[in-house]
Amino acid sequence: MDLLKEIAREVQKETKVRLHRRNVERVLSAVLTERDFWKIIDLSDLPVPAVSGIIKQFIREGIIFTDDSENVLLTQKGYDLVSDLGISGLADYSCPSCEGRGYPFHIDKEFYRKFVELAKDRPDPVREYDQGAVTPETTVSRVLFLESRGDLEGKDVIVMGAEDDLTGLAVALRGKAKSVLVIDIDERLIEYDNRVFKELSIENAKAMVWDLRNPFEEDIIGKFDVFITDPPETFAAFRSFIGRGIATLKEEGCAGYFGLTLRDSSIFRWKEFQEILIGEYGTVITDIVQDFNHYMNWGYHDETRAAQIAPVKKPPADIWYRSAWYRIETLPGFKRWNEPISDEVFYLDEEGSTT
Ligand code: SPD
Repeated sequence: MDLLKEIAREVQKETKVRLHRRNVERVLSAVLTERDFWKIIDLSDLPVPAVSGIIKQFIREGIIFTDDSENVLLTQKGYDLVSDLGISGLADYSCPSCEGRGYPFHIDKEFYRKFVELAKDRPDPVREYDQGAVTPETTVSRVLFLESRGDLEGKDVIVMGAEDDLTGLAVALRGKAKSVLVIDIDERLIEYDNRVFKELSIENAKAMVWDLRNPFEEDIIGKFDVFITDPPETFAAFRSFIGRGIATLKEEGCAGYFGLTLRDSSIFRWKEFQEILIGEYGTVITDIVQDFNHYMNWGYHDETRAAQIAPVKKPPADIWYRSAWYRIETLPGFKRWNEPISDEVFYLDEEGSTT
């Protein structure tokens, strides 16, 4: 019997997260590399319910155990298994200077310093909107990425529904875009941005409240060169944030940026998202930078399904939730999607658990 294949099958049945044998192998590699459960999820590149299910199954098989400090460790039987199967730990040769993104956040120290200063009083993340902000280093790197790709200077930029990251604020602060429009459902963030724009006399940027479940008015459609967003990983949110983002773009050759994570969605779900982007919306994926976006831990963790299903009670102590940074480009004949979306399954489904 192939134990790893059997575990993949069992856990898929129990969690409804699609899995294959190598996903299980990857969890063993992650356990050989890290002992903190949340770090193991990060390295496993799988949704929380899947890693949780796999580890619990290995505990039942006597291959993994948790010690008094709630570290996740291999038993002797576990070490024998990885040795027999030739499974090893994971190397990390990513660049420490740019945190592996390829764009050093400190290249313009004044911009970085100023953004950190402006972000320090930002509102706390709330569970109601699945908030969890990226680090200031991530936000600054996003702006440098756009700038390096010719998607900032002289461009009309819309930032949609992820302003807890303050990306719109950072784009405006950079002072290179022609205009910046920030929209978000959370009034606190909109007020925060508008106050900063006023204090700094930034006149080409504004922020307004909008619920992305609702279709955009005509005055937003086809008016922007670039959109930036960071959706929850349900299909409804993907369409509301990204389908609508594409609808704001002026013509072919315009760009969209967004984060997609494997902590709240599987690689199978990514394939379905990519099929929608290419087959239905008529865009092309030009870039995927894995683990570009680093999220600071959010205060409502204890209330989430992720915390409840974890094999340990210990909350995350360090950054563990990361997402890939996608860049897409519109091609001739691209489709502007702008339908209404109902409340159902907007933030959470079987693969998501951190809301
Ligand atoms: N609920 C945890 C924080 C999630 C932040 N959103 C990440 C979206 C990635 N596309």
